[in-house]
Formats: sequence, C-alpha cells, structure tokens
Amino acid sequence: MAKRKLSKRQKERIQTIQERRRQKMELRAEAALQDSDDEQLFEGLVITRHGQNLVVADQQANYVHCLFRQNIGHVVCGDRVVWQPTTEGQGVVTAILERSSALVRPNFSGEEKPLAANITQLVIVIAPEPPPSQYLVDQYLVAAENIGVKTVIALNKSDLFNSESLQDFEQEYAHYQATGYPIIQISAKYEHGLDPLVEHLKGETNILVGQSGVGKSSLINALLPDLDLLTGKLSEASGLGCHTTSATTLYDLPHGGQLIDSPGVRSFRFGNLTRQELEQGFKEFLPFLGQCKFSNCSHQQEPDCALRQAVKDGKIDPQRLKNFLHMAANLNKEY
Ligand SMILES: Nc1nc2c(ncn2[C@@H]2O[C@H](COP(=O)(O)OP(=O)(O)O)[C@@H](O)[C@H]2O)c(=O)[nH]1
Ligand SMILES: [Mg+2]
Ligand SMILES: [Zn+2]
Repeated sequence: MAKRKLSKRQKERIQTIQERRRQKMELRAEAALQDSDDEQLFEGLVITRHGQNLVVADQQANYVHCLFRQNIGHVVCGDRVVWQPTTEGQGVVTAILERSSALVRPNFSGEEKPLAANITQLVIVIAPEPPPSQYLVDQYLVAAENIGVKTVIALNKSDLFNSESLQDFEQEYAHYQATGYPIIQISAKYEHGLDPLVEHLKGETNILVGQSGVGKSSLINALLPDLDLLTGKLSEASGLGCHTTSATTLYDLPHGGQLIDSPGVRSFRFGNLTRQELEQGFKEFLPFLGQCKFSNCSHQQEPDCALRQAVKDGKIDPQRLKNFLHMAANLNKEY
C-alpha cells in the first residue's frame, strides 16, 4: 500500500500545530502541579490515552484522570508511570518507567511511534473462515520474537470444522505446536473451549491480533463479559464523555491477566526489520544460523546450506523456510 506522502511544508505545519498544543498542555500540567505536594509521588498504570488526557490506575486500581508533562516521551496504554495527585481524582504524570516491551508502528514521517507498552504475550487469532494464512501467522511470530514476547495461537470458530477438515488443519499446523507455539481450539460464538485459553492469558499482558473476520471482537466480548460497564467507568474517569472504542485500552481479565485492545493494535504487523532480525524471528532456525558453508548464504541454492538440510532432516517445516525466503525478498519493500 502506498504511504500517504506529505510535503515538507505540510509536515512543518503539522509540527508547529503539535508544538503549540504541547506548550498549551505543558502550561496546564505545570499549573496543576503548582498546587500539588512534590513529596507525593505514586506509581500507576496507563489504562488509556485520549490525546493529551490519560486514565491512570493507581495501586488500589482506582482510575485517575491525568495530564502529563510534555517532555517525558510518548506515553501509551500499558505504560507504568510516576504521577502526582493534584485535585480529587486528578493528577499529572511526570515520568514513564522503563518498558519491558513496546509495539511500535511508523507514523506518517517514518518515525516509529509506540502503540502499546509492556505487553508480554501476543494472541494470534485464526479461524477456518476466512481461511488462515501461515504467511500472516509467521509475520506475527517474527514480530513477537523481535519484541520479545510469548505467543499463543487461538484457533477460533472450531465449531465450523468437521472431523476431516479438522484433521487437515491439525496436520498443516502441527509444526507450530512442535516449535513451542501452543494452538488452542475455541469457539467465541458458542463460548466453547475458552478455559484453556483463559489459563494461558493469566499472568500476562495480552494483545489479540489477526485478520478481519476471524472473531477478535467476539472473543473480546466472550473474555470480558462486563465490557460495557468497564467502558462506562472509563468515560467517567477520563471526564471526556463517551469512551471511544478506537482508543487503545487495557482491561483486567476476570480470571487474571490483562488484555490490551485497539483496532490499530489488532491489525499490527511489524515495521522495518534487518535480515538478521528476520532470521531470528524464526526460532527453530536458531541452531542452524551460521552453520551454512557460505556466511552470506541466502538459503536458496547454495551448496551445504544448513537450513535447507534441516528441512530435509524434518527439523524445519518446508513452509516456514518458504515464508522466510518470501519475507526476506520483501524486506524494506512492503513498508
Ligand atoms: N461460527 C462461528 N462464528 C463466529 C465465531 N466467532 C465469531 N464468529 C462470527 O464471525 C464474524 C466476524 O466476527 P468478529 O468478532 O466481528 O471478527 P473480527 O473482525 O476479528 O473482530 C461474525 O459474524 C461472528 O459472529 C465462532 O466461534 N464460530
Ligand atoms: Mg472486530
Ligand atoms: Zn543457508
């Protein structure tokens, strides 16, 4: 897809407007801080962000409406922050604590902007309908490996399988399980088979990804039966009226763990990778990397290629190598 190209002047104009907004918010944040006690610093978790407004959960899980100092960096959902109370239910965020992971996406000027922070697990949702693509699954896995988070694959709409089509699927996807990517069969619509997935989500900060129509919204509704109540509570806390569902938001799962949801995150893939990062995104390749006869082996037709040998020996699935080669050929072209 072609990127929207902005002229230098347009970019400068946007930057000027953004800078003016930042200055205005800085004044508001500083004014609020003047009446607050510098000794009162608390840790909190960013639940959602609407422009310059944050909803932060304090350590008792109460929501606080916060502004933020403008020089602290780009604060996003999932960030752990330091905040200072100003008036009842309000505060100012003065620092972002170190992130364990960040999902980033390039913005209009090619800068990488974080979408969400401190995720620990990617949940890749696939379904028999629309037909699953191993290429897309592998792209998500490469992203997860590079961000350094765990992965679980949720096979939704399992109610649509008959025994024959299920067997075909299981055969085709067996190598993922063998590589250590669990696949859990569920039906979000009939709320069937969810318990093992709920177990996997416990103790993790999860995000759901997958192509349109696989049932991500249905799954979120099944996992968060009180979603309407929660979004109502958020609207109140942010003081902004209706909580827009397009904003990235962190929810506590009723049985433990957290779920970060936003349409932008759901369709996230990965940004620019180096060839080395791509290779390392295929975790079963790791023992064979550096073992080829030629150090710059393209793993296509060179003699004594360790990866192709591993495919012959049944240690790497042929489709995984094929997808890797395809991604390698497209590096820095797709984006
Ligand atoms: N048969 C069946 N249909 C489902 C299931 N989960 C979702 N769907 C249907 O699939 C369609 C797309 O679901 P949706 O949640 O909007 O997918 P999203 O685009 O990934 O958010 C809807 O018509 C759902 O009713 C399921 O487990 N089984
Ligand atoms: Mg949806
Ligand atoms: Zn090779």
